[in-house]
Amino acid sequence: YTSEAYNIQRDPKFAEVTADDVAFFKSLLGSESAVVDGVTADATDDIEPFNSDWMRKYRGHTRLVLKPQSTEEVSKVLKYCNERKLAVVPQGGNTGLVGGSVPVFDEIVVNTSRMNQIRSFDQASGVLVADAGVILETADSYLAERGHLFPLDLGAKGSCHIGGNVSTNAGGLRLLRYGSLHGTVLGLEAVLPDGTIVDSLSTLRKNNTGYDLKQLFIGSEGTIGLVTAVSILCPPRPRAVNVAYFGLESFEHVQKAYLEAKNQLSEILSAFELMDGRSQGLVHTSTGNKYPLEGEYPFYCLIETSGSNAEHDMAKLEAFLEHVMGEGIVADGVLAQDETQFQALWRWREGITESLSHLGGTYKYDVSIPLAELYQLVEDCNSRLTEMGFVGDDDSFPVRAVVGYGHMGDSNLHLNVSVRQYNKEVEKAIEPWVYEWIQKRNGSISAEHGLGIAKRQYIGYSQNETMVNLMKQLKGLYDPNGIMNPYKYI
Ligand code: FAD
Ligand code: 2HG
Ligand code: ZN
Repeated sequence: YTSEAYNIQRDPKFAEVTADDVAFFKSLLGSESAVVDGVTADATDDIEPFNSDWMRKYRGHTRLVLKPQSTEEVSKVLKYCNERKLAVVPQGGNTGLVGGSVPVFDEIVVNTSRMNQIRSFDQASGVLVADAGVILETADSYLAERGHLFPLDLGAKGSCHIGGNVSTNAGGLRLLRYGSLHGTVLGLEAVLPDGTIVDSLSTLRKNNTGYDLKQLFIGSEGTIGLVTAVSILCPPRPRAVNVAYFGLESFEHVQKAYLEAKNQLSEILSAFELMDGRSQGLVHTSTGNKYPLEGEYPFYCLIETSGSNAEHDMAKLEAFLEHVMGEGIVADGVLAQDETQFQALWRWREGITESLSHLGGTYKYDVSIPLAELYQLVEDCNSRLTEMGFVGDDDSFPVRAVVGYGHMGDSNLHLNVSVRQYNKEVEKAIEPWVYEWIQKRNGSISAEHGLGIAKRQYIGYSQNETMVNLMKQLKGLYDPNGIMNPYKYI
């Protein structure tokens, strides 16, 4: 997908990067590795990975990537860009799934990978302060050594940056336990396009002194400024963690199991994830791993408990298992017996996105729907595409599979339509039908991945005109020249 696919024209108000600009940035940032230059005679091939997203679905044409190392450097970079009217795309680990982290035309990529220092950690309060470019898994390992846990976990943890997580308001696998970043992030440091450093790096739990402006940066996808550091509340690392994986006969059974898990496991429940049979078939095919259960089922769930007392947790989990199996709510199940099995079971859930990525293209819909109808969207989408002649058993049909999985505990479904290759007819059959379906149920067209470029035209399905106008006013206030991540959702 390039600008042509979206029918977007380059905005002539933005300047083009010149050799003089490159010279300025090279002298400002000093180090050779801080500037990837595709403009001057020194141009290298290394620029392509910054132009293309994790899925290799969205592709831009940047000719300059900057990797500042400090907040002061970011400030000078943005001030210069703002004065020269050079458009900018903030980029962290580039694992976003809506094309927000790559340029559309020749916007300059400002990548946070060299801003990767932990600034402080307070053992008593559990507050971590770290640069935006710290990789999520690195932050979590640092905390693990100190008996704490990063309150967010997701399949891209080995590459995504905490600044990117905050900028997308990532949800992840344990939101039902640790809550949203809107609650756990205590403070932020960010740079506005005019170079102003917004120092709101509070480490306080409570601070009711006017508007909570940091919240605007959480989930705004790089459209009002660049987040340079994060202060976040990290809970003690649970000492006892268990994982169970179930097969179930219907979505009604899944809902019953969820209610029982909430009631019986209550404070130790840390994840309740849903996977349909087709999604597990794809993981099986791509990894070659043996299924965790003997039989095959239309639905699977992964339940995790996290607590401080292994004996107490196991007693609760065993009572729960006995109940759901005795009542026929769950058809079959397995409990991880050691760390290897624990990781292996999680892979059946976390590995779905990667398995899909090996198959061709994927149309992704990341939606919030009231729980009772969560899976109906997958059924309806599958029926629609089948009736329209797009789904079938052999290679002549463009759609390979319509799969559903997600964060059951957060009412967040991931509907993924896997295609042999991207196909306009299939896309037209799904969009805007899928958004209308969600709007009718007062759902959200983006539960956690954001809008980026993929959903730039569809914000109106989840936000009314007043809200969109307020967003535009805020955008105008923070970024009057519109240089921050242009052409995306705002
Ligand atoms: P990028 O992809 O680099 O950027 C994402 C957006 O944030 C872009 O708009 C970019 O401009 C902006 N941005 C990045 N850094 C900054 C900054 N410092 N300041 C301002 N703006 C910035 N998401 C979930 O919510 N839950 C999941 O469970 C989940 N699982 C995933 C699993 C896989 C395998 C993959 C590939 C992705 C998954 N995601 C998930 C998508 C998710 O949005 C990202 O993984 C992550 O939050 C993005 O971080 P990043 O550093 O890669 O950001
Ligand atoms: C997940 O929950 C991620 O695994 C990715 O949010 C979902 O690939 C997707 O659609
Ligand atoms: Zn998700």
